[in-house]
Amino acid sequence: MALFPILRYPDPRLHTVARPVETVDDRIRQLVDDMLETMYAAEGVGLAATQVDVHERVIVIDTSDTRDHPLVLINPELIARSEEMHVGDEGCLSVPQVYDRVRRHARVVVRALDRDGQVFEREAAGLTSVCIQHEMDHLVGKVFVEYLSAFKRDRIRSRMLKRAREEARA
Ligand code: GNR
Ligand code: NI
Repeated sequence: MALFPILRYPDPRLHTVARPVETVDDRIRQLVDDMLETMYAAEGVGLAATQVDVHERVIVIDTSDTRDHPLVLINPELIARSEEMHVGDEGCLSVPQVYDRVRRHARVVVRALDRDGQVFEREAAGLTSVCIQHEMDHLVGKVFVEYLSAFKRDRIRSRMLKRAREEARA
């Protein structure tokens, strides 16, 4: 087991497009386990491989209150999206302490491979639906702040760079 460092916005590596996983082998299972450990340690509800500088289509999610219902999505694809939309506050482990409203599909159906390489489909609503969409954006190099106005995004970028400088000095 190992914890990964999490890339922070505006790190340009967060804009890398991940490639599909070819085979779900022990290397991928180790990646999944380390991502789960990292997500739980950071108290996030989801984590995309992009955020730990691994550019393969792997996501882990746990939106349960008990933090013991991991959802592993390898090579996820959305096969259905509700017309109904939902606006809710989002945060991101790569943009700590920033929360803002993002509009997403209220419900989605995702098809993916699990930790054993078996294909499955899952319908999600609420926070799990939001999280699936948020994590799938990471895999194509998109961070939620890109849905905000240029004004807000620039302010967030400056705040993050200032904080990184302060942390480097400390
Ligand atoms: O921990 C997280 N919380 C969260 C809250 C609302 C909407 C999306 C998220 S995902 C985030 C973890 C993260 O950054 N995943 O990429
Ligand atoms: Ni995120």
